[in-house]
Amino acid sequence: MLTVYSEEHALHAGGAELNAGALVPSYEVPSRVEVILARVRSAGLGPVVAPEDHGLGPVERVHSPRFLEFLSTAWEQWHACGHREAALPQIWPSRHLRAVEPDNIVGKLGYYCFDASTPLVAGTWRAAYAAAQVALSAAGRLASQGARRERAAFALCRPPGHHAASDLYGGYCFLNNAAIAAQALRDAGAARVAVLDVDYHHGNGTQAIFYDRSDVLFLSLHCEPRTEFPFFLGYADERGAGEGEGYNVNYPLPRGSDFGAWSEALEDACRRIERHAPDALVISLGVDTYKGDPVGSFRLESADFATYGRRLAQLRRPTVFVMEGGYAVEEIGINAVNVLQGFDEASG
Ligand code: FKS
Ligand code: ZN
Repeated sequence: MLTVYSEEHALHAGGAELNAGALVPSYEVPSRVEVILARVRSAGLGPVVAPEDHGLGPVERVHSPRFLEFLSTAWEQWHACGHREAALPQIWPSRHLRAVEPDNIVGKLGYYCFDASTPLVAGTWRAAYAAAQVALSAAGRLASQGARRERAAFALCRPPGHHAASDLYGGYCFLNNAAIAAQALRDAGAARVAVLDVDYHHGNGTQAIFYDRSDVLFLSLHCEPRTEFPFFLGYADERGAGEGEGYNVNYPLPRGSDFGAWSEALEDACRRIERHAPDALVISLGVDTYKGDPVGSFRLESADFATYGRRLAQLRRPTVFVMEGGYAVEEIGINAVNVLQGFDEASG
């Protein structure tokens, strides 16, 4: 399988997040993708290429212009106020307040960012932009003609994307790489797309982006939001709205779930994907479902990742894997590449 990777991810680094009342170094570190890249190479998964620059056009298909304007200038605004630490919000337009966009950068951070675990630093915009280009380049290879066409591709994105909505960032995510890829596939001629999110956390951003649409089916397997981040979306009764009714499917699973419970949900998701008959499939690939993950609570073993990679191949769809979470850095390469190798094996 082809991997798309950009070294610009490393520009997003050194930030802290609020954890149990203290600022701690972010769990979402550059070494995560370096370990995955090393495993891609040592396992002989396939060629690794740099992304092409598709520009902002396909990013604007998913994110609002004001949001992109904010993200691309936020560090400058923060820095101009004399701040040198990573930018984090500290007040939000919660219930009984008004969701206006203030002029002050502290107010703007709360307006555009939904949590206190997503530090924004000097290089964040460039890294997030590069990650979106990685996803677009991987998706582009599925839609290409001739020798460049791939049956599947791996977008080794960092920072991740599935918590980011059209005009909201958070959960370590700035631009929604998977949604940008899915929309690009639609725009390249795929009539129907499915996005399957297997990260431990609910893909609230992707859900919000496609909630009222029937052309993009969104399915997410994740830990019950009543007990886990992002808490305020990802419940089973969120089934889509308007045209999109029935095209949003959540599988909230109890804390501590093992592969037995997880793969039952996957099986149901696969059947629904088959019924949708998508022309392309996007997998939001988070491996924080691993038993050793410091952020998650699920109990998947490394071998389980290969097992479900094989199941995904049986869907027989052009597939782009978009990297999301996973914080057991030592095993992250094995786990992520196991999915891809399982997929390749069963693709024959
Ligand atoms: C410690 C609690 C962690 C934030 C969790 C974010 C999860 C991010 C992710 C992604 F794929 F986006 F990276 N709170 N402070 O794994 O879903
Ligand atoms: Zn996650």
